[in-house]
Amino acid sequence: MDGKYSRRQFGKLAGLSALGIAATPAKAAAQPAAERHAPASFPDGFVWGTATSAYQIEGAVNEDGRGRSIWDTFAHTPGKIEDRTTGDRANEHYHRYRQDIGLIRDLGVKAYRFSIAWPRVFPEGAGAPNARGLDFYDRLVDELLRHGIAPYATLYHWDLPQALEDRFGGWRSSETSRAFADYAGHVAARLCDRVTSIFTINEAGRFVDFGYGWGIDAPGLKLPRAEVNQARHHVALAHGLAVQAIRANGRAGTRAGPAENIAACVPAFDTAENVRAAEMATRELNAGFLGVILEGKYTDGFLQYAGKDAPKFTAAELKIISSANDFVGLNIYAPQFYIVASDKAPGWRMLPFPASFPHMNSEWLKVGPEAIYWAPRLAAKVWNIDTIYISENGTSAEDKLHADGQVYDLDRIMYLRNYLRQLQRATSEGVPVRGYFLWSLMDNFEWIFGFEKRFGLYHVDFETQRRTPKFSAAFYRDVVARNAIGG
Ligand code: BGP
Repeated sequence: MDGKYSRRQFGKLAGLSALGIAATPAKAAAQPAAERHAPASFPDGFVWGTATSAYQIEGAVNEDGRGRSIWDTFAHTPGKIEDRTTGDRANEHYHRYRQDIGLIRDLGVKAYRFSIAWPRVFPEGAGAPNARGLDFYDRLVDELLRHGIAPYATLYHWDLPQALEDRFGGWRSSETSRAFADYAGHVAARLCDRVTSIFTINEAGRFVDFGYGWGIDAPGLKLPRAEVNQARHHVALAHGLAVQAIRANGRAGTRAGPAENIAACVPAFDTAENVRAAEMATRELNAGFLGVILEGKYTDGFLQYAGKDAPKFTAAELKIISSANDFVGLNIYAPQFYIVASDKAPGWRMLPFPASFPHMNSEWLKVGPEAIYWAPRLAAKVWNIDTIYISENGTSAEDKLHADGQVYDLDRIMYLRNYLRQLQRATSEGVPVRGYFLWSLMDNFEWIFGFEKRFGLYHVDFETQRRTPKFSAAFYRDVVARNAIGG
């Protein structure tokens, strides 16, 4: 710089040139290995993917015989969605799916997790199927396979047919569990010649409490605890019945498992005692869904805590609920509890979060990359799981589209870089995580936040439906191409 530039100017120039390099990540990838930091590799065959769900992207809510879901009703109820939008149109993915599959292909990922809208397949939830509903997923699956992308289908991502809510009280009744099994069997018979991996239920841990307990999500009910616990039991029963229906109707070798937002426990600092305490906490705090599915029983701690509000169940139901899974999907965004050992029963204690704990653009999304290390490690240990997928991870961000056509989502890249490093730490230590699905492929209808919160690798202009790759799309493409994080 031989005295030509002041320190401040130099700083600015250095910043600009860094931007220039970063703006062409393909070049960065082509740099000689020695110039990069040692990359931390994921295991061979690690599955990289992205995720979406039906109501959040499809739109076309009145087309081809689709019935109404509880989310149609809820989103159309004034005051429920922050920006007063609905999923009526969303990303128009129902019509633009070919283009959207092109976006997946451009990321270089080989797997895509989407959900099937139950009310497209059974408009009334049960009874006569609507052939045109499954036709859409038929086309979607064929198009994915044409591009070498493996379909991972979710059967239930919250869009319960409204008819089942009206007839039976939705998940308040085991009639809904049985209807779900019929739907699962029907889908398996039709798609499992090509779809080999099925997630049954997405996040019972959220939609049961938020939908039936606190009135935040559809169907917006505030039921007493006993009824909420019973509803969760019916969801667990639905999961088990669906696993059986998939085995009975799908091809041999079709794999099934849940996609659950595990209550992610992290030892506040990792001494052997705290790690042991976090293990116990993981088991107890997930006893109502993952626990009963994987153990075939509710823990004593759970039943004691629930007391007179505990769910009613039979031994035969527990047997169905614990039908063997082929994998467990974990949705992990944030640490939920920091745990320390305690010499009082039950041997562990959760610590309060300080108000200054950092979060991403969504307030609930606390930044704690170590959660994606500890949650699978502890789950694998507690329930002896041999195949885990991170079925969702990602973050919202401001995602402003600049005049130059770019979205500089550096906060998302920061988040992903740190979480993926921790995930790599887990796989390198032998934690059996086999794949990762980034939430989300593109901005979409984020439930009660409407279109205000953006989680996509692609920015979506919801007026024009234009999709634009964000900076993080290049970041993720590079990770996927190298099967490694670092550099
Ligand atoms: C998960 C859901 C996703 C997605 C994500 C973001 O709980 O499975 O469907 O929406 O969270 O959450 P939110 O839209 O509530 O911020």
